[in-house]
Amino acid sequence: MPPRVLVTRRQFEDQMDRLRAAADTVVLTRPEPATREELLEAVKGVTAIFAHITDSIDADVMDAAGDSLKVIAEFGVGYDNIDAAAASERNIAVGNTPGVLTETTADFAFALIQAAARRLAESDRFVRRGEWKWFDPLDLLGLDINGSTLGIIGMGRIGSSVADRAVASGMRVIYYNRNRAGDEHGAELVGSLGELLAQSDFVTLHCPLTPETQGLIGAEELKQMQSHAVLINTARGPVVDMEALTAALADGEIAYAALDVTDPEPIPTDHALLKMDNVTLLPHIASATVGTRRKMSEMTVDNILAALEGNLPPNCVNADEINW
Ligand code: 8YV
Repeated sequence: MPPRVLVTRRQFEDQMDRLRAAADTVVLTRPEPATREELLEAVKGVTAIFAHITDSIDADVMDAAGDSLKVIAEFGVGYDNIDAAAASERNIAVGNTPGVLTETTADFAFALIQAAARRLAESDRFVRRGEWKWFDPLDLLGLDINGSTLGIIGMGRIGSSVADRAVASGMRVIYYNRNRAGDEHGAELVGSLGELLAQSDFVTLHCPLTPETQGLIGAEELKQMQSHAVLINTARGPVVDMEALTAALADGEIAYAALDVTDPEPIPTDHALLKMDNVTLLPHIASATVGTRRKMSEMTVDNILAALEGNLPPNCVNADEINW
C-alpha cells in the first residue's frame, strides 16, 4: 500500500504533483479550512500531514491519524498550531520552512511601519469617502521614520532583517530579546521590555508565539509606550492582548497599530477595531508573494518526501526529541 498524505488547503499544483508521485495524496481544495470534524476524519491512516496555520494539530488529531503518522510539515516558519511536544512523544517529526520567508516578511513589516507612520490606509479611506475637499496644511500629519526610534521585540532572523531596513532608513534601532546579548545589525540591546517600550516611537513584534510570549503586550505594556507611538504586529495575534490594545487605541495611550495578525483570525466583522481609523488591519499576508509562497510549498514538500523515505525532514524542529 502506498503511503497516504493529507494536504489541508489548496496548494501549488507542481508541488502537489511531487507528492502524488510518491504517495496517495489527498488535497482539500476548498478555499476554506476544514472543520475540526473533517480534519479528524481526513487524517485517518495518513503518513504525512501538510499543515497550515488554520489547522490545530493537537494530540487528538495525531491519535486520529494513528500509528502511520510520521511527519507533520507546516507551511510556514511558525508552528504554534502544532503541539510539538505531543508529536515528539509519538515520535512524529515536525517540519517547518525557516529562512525562505525572512526577507519577504521583513519587507512587509517595514512597509507597515511606513504605512502607519504616514497614515496611508486612513488617508486612502478619507479620499474614497469623498472627504478630500481641499489641501489642508495641518491635516493627516504623520511621523518621520528617519530620526525616530524603532523597538524590535524578538531579534531572530526576521527581526534582524527589519533592523537592517530601519538602520538604512536613518532610524535608531533598539531591541529586547531574552536570549541575546550585544549589539547587532546596528541595533542596541536594551535591558528590559519596559525600557524598549518607553523609548520607542515604533514597536514591532517578531517573536514566536509560546506560553511566555502569549499576551506579552497587555494593558501594562501599552501604558509604558509613548502616546504618539505605533505598534506593528506581523508575528502572531495572541502576543498582543486585543482587548487591551483596543482600549489603548481608543483612549489615546498609543497613537496607531498595524496588525497583519489578530486574535482570533479572522478578526470578527463586528470587532471595535474595524470601526477605528487609527488601526490598519490586514489578513495575515506578510509572506504572501508568489516567489515566497512557492518556496514555502516546495520546502514543505521536501520535508514530507524526506520523511516518506525514512529520513529526517531537512527542516525538523524536534529532531533532538525524536528517535529516527
Ligand atoms: C504563513 C506565517 O503564511 O510562516 C509563518 O509563520 O505566519 C506565514 O508565513 C502561515 O503560517 C501559513 O500557514
